[in-house]
Amino acid sequence: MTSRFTLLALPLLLAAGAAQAHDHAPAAADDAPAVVRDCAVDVQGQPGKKFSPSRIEIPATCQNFTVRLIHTGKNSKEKAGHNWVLTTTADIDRVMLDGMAAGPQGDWLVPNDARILAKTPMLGGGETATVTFPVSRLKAGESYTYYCSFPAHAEMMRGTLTLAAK
Ligand SMILES: [Cu+2]
Repeated sequence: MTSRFTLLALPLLLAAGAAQAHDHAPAAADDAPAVVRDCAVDVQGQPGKKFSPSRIEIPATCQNFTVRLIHTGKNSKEKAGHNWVLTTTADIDRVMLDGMAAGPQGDWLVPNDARILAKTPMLGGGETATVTFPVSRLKAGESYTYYCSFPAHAEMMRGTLTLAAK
């Protein structure tokens, strides 16, 4: 009985695996890094707790890099604020948890947290902020994550950033 089930189920499992692999292909294409010009990029903080783009690759030739964050929603910063906070991917979860504990007065971040490589202020709907940081802070081959430290956004509202190899 068991072996007969396995024989019948195997083609189904293979087919399911193939379908899954196929479904994943367009998602990977959508997730291509933003094309960066002039060592700067616009990042939208969108309703639905999403960043667009969700991947950034900084050209190795940049000395400084500028992110302009645009909150495209309508809510106030107290109700559904967005900011852009960069750490290594290894540090992100601890930075987030420590920031939650630190409370709202510092935009849900620990003041002067050395793990934070760059950040914008928390914005409300329609607002824009810019941050410029030296690219020498980053290493090629390291994985970085940017996130929004607003509670209930911080776990899902994230993107990845890398520095291109020379
Ligand atoms: Cu947010």
